[in-house]
Amino acid sequence: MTFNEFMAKVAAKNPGEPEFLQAVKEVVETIWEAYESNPRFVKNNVLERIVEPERTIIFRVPWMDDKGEVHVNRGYRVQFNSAIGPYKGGLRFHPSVNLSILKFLGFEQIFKNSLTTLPMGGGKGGSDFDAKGRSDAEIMRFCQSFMAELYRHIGPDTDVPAGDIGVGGREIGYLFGMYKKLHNEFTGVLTGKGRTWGGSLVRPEATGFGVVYFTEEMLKTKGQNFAGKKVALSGFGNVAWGAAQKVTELGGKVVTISGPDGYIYDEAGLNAEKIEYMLELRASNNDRVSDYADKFPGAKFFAGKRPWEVKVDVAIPCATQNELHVEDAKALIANGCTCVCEAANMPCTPEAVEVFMNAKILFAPGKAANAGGVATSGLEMTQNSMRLNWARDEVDEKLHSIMRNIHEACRENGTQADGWVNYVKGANIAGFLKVANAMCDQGLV
Ligand code: NDP
Ligand code: 2IT
Repeated sequence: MTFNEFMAKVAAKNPGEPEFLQAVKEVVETIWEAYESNPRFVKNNVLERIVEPERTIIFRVPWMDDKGEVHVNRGYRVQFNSAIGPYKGGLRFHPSVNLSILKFLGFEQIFKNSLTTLPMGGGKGGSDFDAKGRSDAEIMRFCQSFMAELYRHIGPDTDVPAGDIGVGGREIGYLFGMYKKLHNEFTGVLTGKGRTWGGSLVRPEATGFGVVYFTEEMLKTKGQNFAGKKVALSGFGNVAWGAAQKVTELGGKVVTISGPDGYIYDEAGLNAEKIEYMLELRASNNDRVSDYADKFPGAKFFAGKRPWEVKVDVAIPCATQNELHVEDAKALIANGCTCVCEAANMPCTPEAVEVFMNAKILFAPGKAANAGGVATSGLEMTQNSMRLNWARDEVDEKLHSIMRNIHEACRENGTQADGWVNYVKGANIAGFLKVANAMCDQGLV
């Protein structure tokens, strides 16, 4: 079979799933050669098996609002691959959620989790629930109803969900409480838990910190570091918050954040007070990053625009998939940006990625760069199994070393003849080989 024939087959089997097909294509085109040249993989038809989730659960989530009205959302859990460990991956609550998006995220998660070197398979779930304008009690009732079905499909050795867009510490708390009540068991079934009830230190910051550790490694290959660098972030959620902290700590200047309504340009750069305010903004559930400009008058709000038009050295998209388009990529390059590191999952469109690749700048895919979040989830699982808690420095040091190792794996598998590192190819090959071999070892299951 040729690559095009393979993709046509996957497309025919998964109609109406553009994000999933986008993610599959990006992985398969970079591993095709490594796959085809391995008779064991071909004999076991690993590729066709790996693009099919082991199990997909879709369920009704009924809940009552504060006025007594009944609403129905759709819940999902895609248990994609358990070759190297229990299914592991976040839950996303956002009105845009559908099967295509969760399958793309679950597919990416397989390779990302493999890159962390920890024993975690790939999965993802969520719901099309819109938290905007909802009270705390409504969010609790929704989470409880969601878990009233999900609890029978997950467990600390089966499937361990965590947060993603729209699911943070508060939601994990309500989900955990309901799981515990239904199972009558206090176990590490979710990660991102509160500090006093099984959570790991550094998990809230881990994705953003990990992204910045990874970017630092990339900059080092050019003899550079963050000191004095201007950095554009998008989003204003959990990942953007963690990244803003670490960039600032390392001497870089974060000059943008964004929301669906537009972006903020803050020439003076974010500082501790402004980064703290991001938490307030996120918790307000009102979707208006423009509030930042009212609070900090030096900052400007650009309605309906994306931050990639600003002249920066480093760009770190932290919001959502396909948020950085081809014209944004061209603008970044024209403005002298030499490093783009994906913190969100698949934030750059394939056409934007092509622009970065052709320009041979430093470009890292999300599955490598944002793996620090799930890696620290893995460290939370280890601590739960051992029934003890590591100190902050211990977790942070382990996270840092995992990110350095992922960077090294990308270089090993992605360095081209002219010395330029294709991090996309490197990450995909390194992540794929381990899972593919494990699938062959375990027979046809
Ligand atoms: P949050 O819900 O905390 O934040 C997401 C942010 O992006 C929100 O501020 C959201 O605003 C904003 N946003 C959504 N759509 C757009 C848009 N079109 N333009 C600009 N901003 C937008 O989620 P996280 O920070 O946890 O997740 C962000 C990304 O990082 C996602 O791609 C996620 O999959 C990925 N990720 C998360 C990890 C984690 O540990 N949390 C780990 C690895 C990756 P609003 O909600 O108002 O739409
Ligand atoms: O995309 C991701 O890696 C996450 N949302 C984190 C998943 C996890 O299990 O911590």
